[in-house]
Amino acid sequence: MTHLLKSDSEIHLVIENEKKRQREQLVMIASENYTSSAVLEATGSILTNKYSEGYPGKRYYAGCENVDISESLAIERAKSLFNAESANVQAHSGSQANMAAFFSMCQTGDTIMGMSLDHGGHLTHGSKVNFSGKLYKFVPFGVNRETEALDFNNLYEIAEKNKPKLIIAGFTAYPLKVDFEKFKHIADSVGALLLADMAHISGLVAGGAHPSPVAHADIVTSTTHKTLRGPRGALALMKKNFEKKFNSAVFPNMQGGPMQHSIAAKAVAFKEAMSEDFKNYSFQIVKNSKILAKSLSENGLRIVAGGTDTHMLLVDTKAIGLNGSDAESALLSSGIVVNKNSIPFDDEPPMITSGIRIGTAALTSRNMLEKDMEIVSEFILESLRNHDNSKILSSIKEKVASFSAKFIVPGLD
Ligand code: DSN
Repeated sequence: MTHLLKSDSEIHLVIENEKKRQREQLVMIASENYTSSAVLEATGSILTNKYSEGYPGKRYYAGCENVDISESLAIERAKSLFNAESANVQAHSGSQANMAAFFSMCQTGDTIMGMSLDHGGHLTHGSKVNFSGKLYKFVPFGVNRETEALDFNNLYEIAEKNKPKLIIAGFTAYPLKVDFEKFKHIADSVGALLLADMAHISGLVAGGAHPSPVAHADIVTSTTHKTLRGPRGALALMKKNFEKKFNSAVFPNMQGGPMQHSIAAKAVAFKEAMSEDFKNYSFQIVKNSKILAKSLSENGLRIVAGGTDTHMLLVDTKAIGLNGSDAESALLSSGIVVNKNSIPFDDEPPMITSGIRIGTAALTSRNMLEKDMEIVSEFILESLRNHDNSKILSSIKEKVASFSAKFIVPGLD
């Protein structure tokens, strides 16, 4: 950082302040995590200088002998980690991986079935303000009003009625285990293809703490920076018959030169995710979520769908008279970072919401265990109860910072 300090003190300061924030606050955004120092080192490496349009062994530029090795390693490790037939590691983001998947499997105007955003889907699963909702005819599905869980009978009825070309099994705010085999069964019975977007749970899948969609789906997409703990970016796994189509959907159709620094960092993350430590990590994430959900619900908060099987929980804050936006602000004032989130059948608009989404992956990366989650739960409850008392929130913030200081920060320590 000494070079940056000399050449650009303003950006240097931003990074130093962000280090302090990531050290002192409790990072509980369900889609965030801390990467390892090794992943950071690869991300910040001189591989960023190299152009390498094309794929290993077939490039449009000379001098790719080194990045051919790292991209091939990333591909082989992704295939081995997830037991997949084929892999692509070039998509810059989860949204672009999804776009490439649609381009590989559908024609513009085709019908696609996906979870609606307000029930826990993603923008790229058919939102009207996103390319997906503009280029394709999306038929949404949601969760059951009573159970707040997926209702496969209802899903089948929607699929049978609309005969989609593609069904997406993927979520950004669904806390329960997903039965990908049932999705496959429905897709097969209506002649649809299946895309699994496992962005949130890919680290759990890699470690064995959540069933894998890979055997069931034609294509599986994922970001690499959530529970998987890799660099910002994405990967896709697919059946062999989609490999050519998917690769050309990414390049030359959508993207130009791949980001080789990021691809190398993905390779590092995949290697890390093969370890016994990572396996234990993935199970610990879920243990931490479960104990947090239990503790919050025993103290008056309502946990959507009755609990969690993953790294995330959705909390209905209206149960204690707070909307999601106010709950998010109160928690931020005490150094706990979560996001306001619509809950199923929410009456509030997306900028207000009736709930918050809480994730345990980042805190688990700091080696927090169940007993620590009980303390975190107390901080959360105390903050929400005192949401309009800035003095109390400030004092909780101090307690949160000294509690956080006891734990390592991967990438910084
Ligand atoms: N924005 C991500 C999330 O928070 O879930 C998904 O892209």
